[in-house]
Amino acid sequence: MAESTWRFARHQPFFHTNMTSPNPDLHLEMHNDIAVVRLSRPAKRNALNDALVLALRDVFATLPANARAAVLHGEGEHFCAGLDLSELQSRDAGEGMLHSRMWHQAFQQIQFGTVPVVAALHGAVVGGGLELAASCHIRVADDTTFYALPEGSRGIFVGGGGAVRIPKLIGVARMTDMMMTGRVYNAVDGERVGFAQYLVPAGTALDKAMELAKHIAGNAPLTNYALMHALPRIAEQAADHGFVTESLMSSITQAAPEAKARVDAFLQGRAAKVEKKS
Ligand code: 1HE
Repeated sequence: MAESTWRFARHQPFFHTNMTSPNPDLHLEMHNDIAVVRLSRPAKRNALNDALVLALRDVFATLPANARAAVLHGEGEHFCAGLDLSELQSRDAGEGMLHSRMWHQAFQQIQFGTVPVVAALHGAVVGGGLELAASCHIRVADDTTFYALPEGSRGIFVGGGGAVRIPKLIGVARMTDMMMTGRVYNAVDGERVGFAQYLVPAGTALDKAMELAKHIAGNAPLTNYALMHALPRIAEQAADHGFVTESLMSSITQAAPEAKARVDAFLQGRAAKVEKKS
């Protein structure tokens, strides 16, 4: 389909396919139309320093134009240990506000960027690492994953969008408990409460995330766009407004030639049926 007829303009890539990024702690590789972004600071458990937060913002703002889905994962034993505590300094209120807003900008770029992002989780998904995972559209966790918000015991508060996104996954009460009591969720309970949509054996989260990303990349781009940009906003609207926004989005997607082609393919027996799950 003529993707360019609807897709908004993208910046030139900040760095190019399969090349090392200007930040050695972050890598982008294109696997056909899947952008694979890797946190690569294993010695520090992929802790997020300011430079790495900005690199995340930039890489998702400038994904190559052929990217149709992305996967985010972490190198080493853990997905991400959150804020780099060695950079935690006392800031005045204004500086602190701007610092937190910088994280927001970066993670907004993931949530409301150009393509759906699947996070492949393992090991520690804690603090700002959990905030990062929560900004992705789908989370796949392996058996080694654990979730925590140590901010509560470090005398600070979440600042990377966690107060907005995490209650949407697990509810305000569970997040309050995690921060007040230091509760850690293991992989099984984490999936049960809603941190991850998929739970897979140890060492296979990246494979599963790639499988899902390939499926997502095959969707009509306008459907993916609606899911990323309209659905979360509809969910925030009053029902009366949400119904109207839904109808607008529904009319736009069904009017695209790709929708008609896909429906025709089904009617002519050329597209997969929905298979019953045993
Ligand atoms: C770090 C960090 C970090 C590890 N900042 N350096 N996040 C936290 O409070 C989590 C703190 N980290 C941990 O609890 C553990 O490191 C882990 C459970 C993640 C991993 O344990 P482990 O045994 O595999 O590693 P380690 O031996 O604890 O750490 C290895 C090295 O990484 C060590 O440095 P080294 O120079 O002594 O080898 C650690 O100091 C370093 N490291 N995590 C800096 N986070 C927008 S606001 C967000 C607010 C937050 O995210 S607060 C929560 C911060």
